[in-house]
Amino acid sequence: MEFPKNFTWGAGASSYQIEGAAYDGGKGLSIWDKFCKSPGKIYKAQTGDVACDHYNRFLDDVSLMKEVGLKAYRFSVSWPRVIPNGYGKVNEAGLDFYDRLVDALLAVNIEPWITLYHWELPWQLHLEGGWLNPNISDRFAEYTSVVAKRLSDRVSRWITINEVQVIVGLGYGSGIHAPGLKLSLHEILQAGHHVQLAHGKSVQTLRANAKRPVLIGGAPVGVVSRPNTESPEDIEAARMATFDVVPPESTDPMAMQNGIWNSAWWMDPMFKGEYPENGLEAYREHLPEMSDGDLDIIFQPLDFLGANIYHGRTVKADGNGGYEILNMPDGSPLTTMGWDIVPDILYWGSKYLYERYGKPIVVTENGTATTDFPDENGEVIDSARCSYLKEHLKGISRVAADGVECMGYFHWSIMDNFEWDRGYSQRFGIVYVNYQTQERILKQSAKEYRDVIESNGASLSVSKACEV
Ligand code: IFM
Repeated sequence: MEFPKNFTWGAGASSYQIEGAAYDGGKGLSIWDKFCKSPGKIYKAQTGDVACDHYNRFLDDVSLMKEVGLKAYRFSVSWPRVIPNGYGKVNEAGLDFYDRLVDALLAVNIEPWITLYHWELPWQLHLEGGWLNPNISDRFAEYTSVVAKRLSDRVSRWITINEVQVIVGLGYGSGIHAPGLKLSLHEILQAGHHVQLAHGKSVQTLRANAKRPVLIGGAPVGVVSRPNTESPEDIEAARMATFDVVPPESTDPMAMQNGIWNSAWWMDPMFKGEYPENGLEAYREHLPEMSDGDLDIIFQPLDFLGANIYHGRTVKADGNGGYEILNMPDGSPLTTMGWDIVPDILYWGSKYLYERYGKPIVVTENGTATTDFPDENGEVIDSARCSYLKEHLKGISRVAADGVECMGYFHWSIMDNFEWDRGYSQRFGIVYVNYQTQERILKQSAKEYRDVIESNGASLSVSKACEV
């Protein structure tokens, strides 16, 4: 197993999912603070009010990251913690928190990778129309400049916005995420267009304010397909499926939400400066309003493509120049989220995205939820995650050997955390969190990941079952 020299081995988490301290330190309210209090929205009415209490325990958490051997840690900044209303007055205590976190990471040689938006829209901005308000992109640029001015003397890796598809698909389409809206496809796409503009202005702002050379990327969720066989026809069919944009089957909110899960509509503007033809056709009756020059703003030079890839569809050529999506065989492995486990998706996903956009790939998220609990010895033996991690990493090694530029891998997640509408029912961490005591336990996967990191991937060649 070979990985590029200087490959970035990391893990990630997001502010609302781990920080807690939802009402402390001058933080403003976000759409998630409000949504979690709405009856029936979240599994067992759980909230991120306390979560992993990372806000108060970040020094211990950084020590754990060091113990795992991480070279980099990807975290998000909470917009309302830094600017409580989303614009205007800055909360210095909020900025101080991230300042201290960055210093703590750098002190142990872990490189901070900042994501500016991981879904915590300030509540006040939501009241003013949220992502549907055309001026939100300017608000986001102002917020970017506040964070950049404070942290870019030490932070050189930046991601603007995480998973635009989820922000608008689940937040404005199906309503299962905050702010819980069920809007028309036109409005979903309009909100999405504003997210794209926010991304573009944020990149401009970062470049203008950075105090040291920066590398910037976006992190849409990579909705990718893999070929059923490695015949040229199946490989082409999976490529076609990966970048297809399918019109929604009906105006039912769930169909609308399903209709936006693709890569091309969301990635082409950012990485190619245009909306794809097939998307303009599929959404022709629902297109967002846009002004001349919007695409120039959205299409900023980027240094990498952040791909969040968890699972994928299997596709074969249909014999007529099209593709057919196959059902997984009965009994195929699933995560506790119900997602298919198809390890070569990192190979195919990275390959297709690199071919189309020509940007170095950073896998900004990849991981699995499993049922983890301490055994009688107090250890957490998460064999399924060990296999998931190692088998997926092999896909990166393979694609790098094909010539795809691979910059790094961030396992999702560093620790168990609040999984949005699923609350604490899903454990994604390589560190186990006891939410009653806030005790952390390094899971077996954390130890095996440490071996992988230490050997720059060489330990993956030694095929061994999860050590028990
Ligand atoms: O936990 C989420 C994360 O916030 C965004 N990407 C997917 C993860 C797993 O669902």
